[in-house]
Amino acid sequence: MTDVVIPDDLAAAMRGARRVVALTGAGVSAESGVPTFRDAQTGLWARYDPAQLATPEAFRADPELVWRWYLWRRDLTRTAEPNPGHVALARLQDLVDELVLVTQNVDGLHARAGSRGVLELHGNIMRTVCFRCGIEDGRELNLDGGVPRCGACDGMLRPDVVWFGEPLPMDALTRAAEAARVADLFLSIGTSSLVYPAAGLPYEALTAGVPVVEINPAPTALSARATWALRGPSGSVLPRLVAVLASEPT
Ligand code: BJW
Ligand code: ZN
Repeated sequence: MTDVVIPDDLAAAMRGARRVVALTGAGVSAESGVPTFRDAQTGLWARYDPAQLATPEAFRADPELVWRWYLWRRDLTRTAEPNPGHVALARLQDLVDELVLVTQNVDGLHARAGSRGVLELHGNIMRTVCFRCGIEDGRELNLDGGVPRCGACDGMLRPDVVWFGEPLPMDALTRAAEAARVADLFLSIGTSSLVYPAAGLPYEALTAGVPVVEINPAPTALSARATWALRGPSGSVLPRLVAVLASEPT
């Protein structure tokens, strides 16, 4: 496990919490071998800035380049397995009255670990939709014939993710913000807390008097405001936190 100690007052807050919100970011999948967003630039992709590939402008300018990046990441995602952090969150759902799991991740690993009703704020990398008419396209995809085209309107197909400058799915975002305000405890896990509006959710919680726990090996933009900051990898810290609830030795 990890050296991280769960403070007594946090253990008490966990045991008393009926409604919990967990917001996850790329760090929660790092131990599954999925590179974090800002580290997703290895090998062939080292010379590209991820923030400049994940935009509609980049896609319009060079759709094949953007698709090649996503197809590379799809392959990584397909072969990845949920890690003990994902599994602990799935287990937490059975130990509290309500866990609202909100993720910025596009890898689908929470659902594969058994979490139910996951709110995916930034879409899902395994799905494909039309850039023009929005219809989903379930076909197996390759770039042999150039940029893949929509069967309905011949527009360009794109991965079903939310790029910079695009709106998040309204229903998921509204439900996440409401849950944050009425929770007993808010967990912010494996996210740099830089990308809005998702990064605003812990502040919604704090403003409503909800204590916030951050789990991250490194300090983030949120750290100074977090009620507790547990410095460690989520694959070790989360099982330990959940063990507190299950009255198991930590
Ligand atoms: C570990 C670990 C381990 C490592 N265990 N932890 C100023 C204020 C407010 C907003 C803006 C602003 N300026 C610009 C904006 C807008 C912009 C934004 O926030 N920009 C910021 C960069 C400033 N936001 C948007 O554009 C959003 N849309 C929007 O605002 O729309 C408005 C609108 C309304 C109506 C009509 C039209 C428009 C959209 C944001 C979409 C973000 N999309 C991406 C790409 C998804 C697809 C893809 O994956 O390619 O989502 S960007 C990228 O960042 C991805 C991630 O989900 C997201 C968050 O990243 P995350 O998860 O935090 O990852 P990292 O890599 O940053 O951090 C990893 C962390 O893990 C680190 O802290 C590590 O330490 C830690 N870690 N190992 C635990 N083992
Ligand atoms: Zn179309």
